[in-house]
Amino acid sequence: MFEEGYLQKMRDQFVRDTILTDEFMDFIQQNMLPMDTLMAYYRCAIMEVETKFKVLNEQFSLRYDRNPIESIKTRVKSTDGIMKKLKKKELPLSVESIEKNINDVAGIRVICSFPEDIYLLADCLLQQDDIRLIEKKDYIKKPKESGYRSLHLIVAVPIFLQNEKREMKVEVQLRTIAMDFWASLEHKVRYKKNIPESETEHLAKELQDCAEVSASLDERMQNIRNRLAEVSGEDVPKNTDMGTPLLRRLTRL
Ligand code: 0O2
Repeated sequence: MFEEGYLQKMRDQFVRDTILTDEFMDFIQQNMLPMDTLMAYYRCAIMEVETKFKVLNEQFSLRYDRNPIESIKTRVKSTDGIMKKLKKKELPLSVESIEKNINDVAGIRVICSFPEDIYLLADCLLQQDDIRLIEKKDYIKKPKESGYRSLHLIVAVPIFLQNEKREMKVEVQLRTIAMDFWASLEHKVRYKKNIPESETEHLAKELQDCAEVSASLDERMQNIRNRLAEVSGEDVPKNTDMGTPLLRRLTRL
């Protein structure tokens, strides 16, 4: 039998050797307070953007008697995830570097029922005068090779602190329920260990195929919804097509 103290020492040694590199430990020790502060700012920025979407959902519910948003998920990237990204991009490990170079520390995912609602919500968010668009990636119009579809926006939003106003970056991912379902399955497959190579290839092909089927289902459901609105004379929100001046401007980014 080992003594508890010995076991604890072994556990600590294992964690140090395999999980926490010296570089990582140094970073944590030197930057603990600034890092905690920065993460708190990102949490505030998430609250600001999440509230904006909740307000829009509420307004659409009152005005058009429907909710464009099915659900909202938020997360602050883990310190480990941030470190891995900095290392991968060969960027300095510092709090300043995180704020300058990592755009997705604060993440918000907005899940909609229909594809047109994605553009409608993006349009409404970007029209707000305290939101600044930094980058837009439209993986719906141009899906990734994997089949991944979503609209990504990197926006800067102000947060108001005791004596200062700070602009923080937030990554907004907008997608349909079907796109979200696909992405979570693909994520599971991607991070599953011990899958033989032949199987990986087969699964990747299957997933690409599912992405196509799922996109076509999204389109058909959108058409049904539009037809329903048309025949019932429903009041529908404008600016949902890509022909509006604002969205035309966005597509050029
Ligand atoms: P997590 O855990 O979701 O945060 P960049 O941020 O621009 O430097 P990149 O990779 O060019 O890096 O950004 P991209 O591709 O615009 O978006 C990255 C995020 O989109 C990912 O976050 C995923 O959330 C999602 N994503 C992008 N491609 C795929 C894909 O093929 N499958 C799935 N399931 N999700 C995808 P992270 O950083 O991977 O992690």
